Amino acid sequence: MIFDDISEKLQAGRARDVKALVQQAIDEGISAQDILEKGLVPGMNVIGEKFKNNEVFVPEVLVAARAMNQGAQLLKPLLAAEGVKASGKVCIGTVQGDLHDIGKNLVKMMMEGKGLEVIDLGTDVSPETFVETAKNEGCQIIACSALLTTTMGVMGEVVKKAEEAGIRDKVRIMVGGAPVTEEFCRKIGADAYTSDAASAADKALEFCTELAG
Ligand code: B1M
Repeated sequence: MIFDDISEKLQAGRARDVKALVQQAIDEGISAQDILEKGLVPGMNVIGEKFKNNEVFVPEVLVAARAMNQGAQLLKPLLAAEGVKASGKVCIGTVQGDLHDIGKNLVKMMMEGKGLEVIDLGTDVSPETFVETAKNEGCQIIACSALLTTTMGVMGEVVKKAEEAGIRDKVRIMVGGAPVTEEFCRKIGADAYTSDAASAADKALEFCTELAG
């Protein structure tokens, strides 16, 4: 099964093989979303479990992450083409102190696939940068990703800074990433938690439509 092959090559960090298999799957007419959700993401999840159990270490994780990103790059134009034109601007980033960007990049890709304009602030993004960008660029959405329990608290700071800057009623603040929960989202006063990239994109589109109406 091609999804298992993609997952295995990703785990082995074989970027070139992952790219070739992803291209093969595209040529076979498999949807970009299926390739992502049934091949690439499960492969990265296996690496995550092994990393947790000390069965693999940072170098292996990095080569797997590179393979993941290269495979995902091939899907980007397809995800975008599947989307409809929508009006809405999002600024997205991984919060301050946090360098994990694979999930954030997927969320970005899915949002672009919905026709939203996405400003990618990268990783290690301060609350001030999120808020200033949203204010200066007129973003309807601030999307924050965090993968560490030690950095997710920064999302609460983003909410506070948005209030201080007087833009809280104009933006919707979305949060996500492995340690983030619905309860945490409510606690910090953010507007939406979604558990995966596709739901994040759906929610962002919903917010933009609501704010435009
Ligand atoms: Co890091 N790391 N890491 N790491 N790493 C985790 C997160 C960890 C859970 C591993 C573990 O111990 N089990 C652990 C965190 C523990 C914790 O805080 N509870 C951890 C740690 C400890 C660390 C370091 C501290 C390790 C060290 O140096 N000792 C260090 C921190 C560096 C830093 O950030 N300051 C570190 C470093 C790294 C690498 C650089 C080696 C690499 C990152 C490479 C990169 O991103 N370019 C890395 C990786 C790859 C991982 C794991 C293995 C995989 C993360 C990943 O990309 N998953 C991870 C273990 C795991 O998650 N199981 C781990 C795949 C990705 C698709 O999933 O990002 O969750 P994810 O995104 C999902 C959803 O969460 C959601 O959508 C995506 C799927 O559709 N989502 C959103 C994400 N953002 C969203 C935003 C939204 C909505 C949904 O709305 C805005």
